[in-house]
Amino acid sequence: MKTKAIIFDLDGVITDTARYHFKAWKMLADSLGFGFTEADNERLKGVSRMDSLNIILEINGAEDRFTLEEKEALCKTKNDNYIQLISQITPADILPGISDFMAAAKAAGLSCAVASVSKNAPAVLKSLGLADSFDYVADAKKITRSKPDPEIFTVCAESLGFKGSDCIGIEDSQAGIEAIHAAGMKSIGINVTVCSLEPDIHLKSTAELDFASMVD
Ligand code: B16
Ligand code: MG
Repeated sequence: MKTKAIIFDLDGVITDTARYHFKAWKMLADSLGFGFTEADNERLKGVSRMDSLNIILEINGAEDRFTLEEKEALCKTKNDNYIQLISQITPADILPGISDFMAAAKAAGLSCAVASVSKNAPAVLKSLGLADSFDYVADAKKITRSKPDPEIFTVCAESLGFKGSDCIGIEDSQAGIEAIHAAGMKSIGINVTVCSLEPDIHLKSTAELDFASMVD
């Protein structure tokens, strides 16, 4: 097989935590009297916590309203909201098609990795029962640049001992698809609604993942 590894995004690909990130930011935005819609939220997917807050402040013309300390407190409030929301996650929350796709990849001798910039990724993987299911999980604390920078995908490929062109990345965000392409990988997009850059394979949901026809 030409492909040596599959690199999965977490939020919105392996499980539907993307909606919890939205809810947690929406709770914070509401408490501050800020506007924040699901369309705005597309810009936050794959983007770090502080960068996400900065986008919400920019949307509301409030870039200069808070000190760094205050912004760190706002990020903590959002994360507390998020941790509360994800506390009920179980293996039943793995999205349809993901387990079969991973099993087929492993059976074909491919490696699997997780490229999530979320610092909560290890806890989410544990709740899903997937803590030991991947050959490599990127450490978000060591990633210095959010998607669309290719850093996290390149780190995953190199840690597995492969080149970007050996890998396929799966993402649900525009920033993630850009990051995958910048890392030299083929992309599978899951319901990527805002995208200036088309994924190589575009799917409406993870239920459409099919290893035999999509991985060469
Ligand atoms: P945290 P991914 C990203 O995860 C999310 O898409 C994004 O919405 C979130 O802000 C970011 O993780 C940071 O998450 O606040 O938990 O550290 O899509 O790369 O799996
Ligand atoms: Mg995502």
